[in-house]
Amino acid sequence: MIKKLKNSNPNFIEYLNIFTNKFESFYNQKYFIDSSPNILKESIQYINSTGGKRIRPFLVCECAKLFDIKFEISIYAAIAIEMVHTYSLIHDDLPAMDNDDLRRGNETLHKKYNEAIAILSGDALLTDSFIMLSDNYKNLDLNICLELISLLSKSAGSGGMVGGQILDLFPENNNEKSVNTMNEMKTGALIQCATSFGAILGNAPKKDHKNMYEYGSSIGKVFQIKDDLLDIQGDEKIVGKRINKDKDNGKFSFIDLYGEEKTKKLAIEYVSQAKDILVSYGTKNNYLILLTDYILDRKK
Ligand code: GRG
Repeated sequence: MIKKLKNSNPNFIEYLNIFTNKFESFYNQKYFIDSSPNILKESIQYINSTGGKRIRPFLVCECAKLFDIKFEISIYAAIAIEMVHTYSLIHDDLPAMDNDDLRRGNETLHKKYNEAIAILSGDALLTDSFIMLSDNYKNLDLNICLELISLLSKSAGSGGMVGGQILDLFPENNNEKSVNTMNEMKTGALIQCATSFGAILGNAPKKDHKNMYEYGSSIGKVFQIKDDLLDIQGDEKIVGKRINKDKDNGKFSFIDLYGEEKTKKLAIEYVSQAKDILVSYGTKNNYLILLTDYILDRKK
């Protein structure tokens, strides 16, 4: 059922596909709660089997590698962040929010099951993400464990993704500042959390925390711009979800603000900013550089 990625630099795509397979096999082994009811296990297995690009876990593991942290250590933080991302997609698709039937080319969770199962599956993923962090890092280093939990809560909560979703559904204004703030909170916060997890896991100096935060901020903007562009130019079969949603839902995006050409130029500038931040990490940054290009080139 998992659809593999094909476009972009073939070597990078192969590397990303290898990572994705390894990530998914760890995810399926490490995330199970024995006492959870069967229907909940099934619904979570269903949503996980629909794939996803796994960009956030990739960022956690690759950014951690900059600080010599191995996959076997960073994987739990990668799983936790993907759990929060998955919950957000499930809830975003609900009738009360974007009301979508299709996600990743498959039925959305509330269509496959029902709304109650979708709401509760999202709740379980969000809540269990914190167990994932506390169970797996408390014996490694209590401070690191606390920093991970604290940043994930902050990034997912009312000052981060949830707040951004509120501003998307109920905009306070339709101007450059408000669109930027909404995107930074809704999309950027979790991406910044993923890159910052690298520096936290590596117990890195302050300047690296700043670098990882700023790298996340630049690619978060590229990610959102590409999402806006795919919404008007993408092929629904490849994107795997309904397109032209922003216009149909009366949402104001980067493209309304700047027009298509200027928006693309802006994305290229953010790609270049992101790569500049990575320069000081030498050849360890290779795959992050390629990921940065991929975020803009992607077709889904
Ligand atoms: C419901 C609290 C709550 C938040 C929802 C995820 C989200 C916030 C909104 C989805 C709307 C949207 C298209 C946001 C743009 C960025 C985004 C999160 C895109 C989907 O992420 P991908 O492309 O998804 O990484 P895959 O399927 O690859 O995992």
